Amino acid sequence: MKLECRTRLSESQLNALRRRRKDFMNLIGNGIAILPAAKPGDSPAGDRATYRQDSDFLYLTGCPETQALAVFIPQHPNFQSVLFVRERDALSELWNGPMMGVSDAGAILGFDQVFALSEMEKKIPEWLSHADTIFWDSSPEQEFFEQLRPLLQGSRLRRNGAEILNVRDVIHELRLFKDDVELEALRRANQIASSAHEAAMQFVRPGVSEFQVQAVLESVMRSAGSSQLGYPSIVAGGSNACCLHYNLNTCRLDEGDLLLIDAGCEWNFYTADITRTFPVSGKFTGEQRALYDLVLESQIKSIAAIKPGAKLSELNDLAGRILAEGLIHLGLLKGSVEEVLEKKRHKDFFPHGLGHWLGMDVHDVGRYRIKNVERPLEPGMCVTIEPGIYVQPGTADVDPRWHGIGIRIEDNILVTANGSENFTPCAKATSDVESLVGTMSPQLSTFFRTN
Ligand SMILES: [Mn+2]
Repeated sequence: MKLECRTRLSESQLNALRRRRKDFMNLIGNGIAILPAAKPGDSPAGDRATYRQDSDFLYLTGCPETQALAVFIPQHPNFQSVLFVRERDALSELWNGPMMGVSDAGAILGFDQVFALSEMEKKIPEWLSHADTIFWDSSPEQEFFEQLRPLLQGSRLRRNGAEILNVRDVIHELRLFKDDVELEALRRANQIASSAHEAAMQFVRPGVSEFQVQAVLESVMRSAGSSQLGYPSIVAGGSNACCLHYNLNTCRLDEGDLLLIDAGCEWNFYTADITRTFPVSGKFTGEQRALYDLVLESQIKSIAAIKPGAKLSELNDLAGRILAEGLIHLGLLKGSVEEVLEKKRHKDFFPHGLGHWLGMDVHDVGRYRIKNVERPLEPGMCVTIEPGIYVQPGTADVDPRWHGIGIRIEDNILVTANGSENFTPCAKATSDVESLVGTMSPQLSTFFRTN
């Protein structure tokens, strides 16, 4: 039996990988960088647990396999990008699937040179002796490095006290700025996740449980072509929405409840991160609508303020001011806007930040501050904008008619040269949301439930 390796990258993916490696090597100069693949899962399912490649490793290598190591040596005369992989092994492939192997990995992934993993200890010391800096991740959980540690400690470079820098810092700065291949993946992930959110709206009705809605949501994600979720789905009915990371998803949805869904799926390793909130019975109550419109206004105005040079803290302040004004107007907060903002009393209702970087990881990498100064937004950065209002049940000094309402609305935004592009096409205006709820065709509804 000879299994065919199924990893095939498109020309544009390969070009993107080559560009990233070139940019990366420009940043490491005369250094050497060493980066390992993620370890096999150590869950009870062992080798059969779902394997998710390390995002930094994937970003530079495109390699899906575990037990692999990338080395970048910009000053090497013959080859600059090197990959160590396991040699093909028929028995392992019988149980665990095909491997690229030493002979094919170079062509598949566009590396200058590929060696068997067993040659690592022979090859690396020589390269180390020519570099002036070592870039790697020395954190203790990088078990795979245990074999490398003595090599690095014993190298001439280390004996001369050369610096070891964190390889991930360099990669994270690159990952903060998305290239065309990444943007395409984020767009696609958003289209799929948006359809899934809309299908959940169409499916929902009083009497179904949160996990039933979750099943529809996630089945649309997978059937539309996404192989995995970006993070565990939050499907929170009624006052469960006031718990920010609720994901029990076990409660029954009742007439009059809002349902908050925060869920996203991946496309080619890039994830969407979308939140929508809608009425289970298809009609917002007066209180729900008032708070929803307020959250939506703050979201739309924050997105409109995104452009190169703007800062996340300014957007946070803008959204906070709009929410504070609205909460005062509706009687949930008392006092002047300046007083409320000064004492941060609006944070009782909006306790989280407005957004975060988005990419391969849902809370994506990249520094928010450089030398303790906040960095401005630049074209190519992707960010979520997700204001919310949560009125905890039993909140003192707030009329009980507001209690238990939790609302968040979240879109995924690319910073462009002139402003921004919203990747999230999912319905969010109250009228659009209301006209979707409960409209799933009887045939499809029957497919999704048996009662
Ligand atoms: Mn988010």
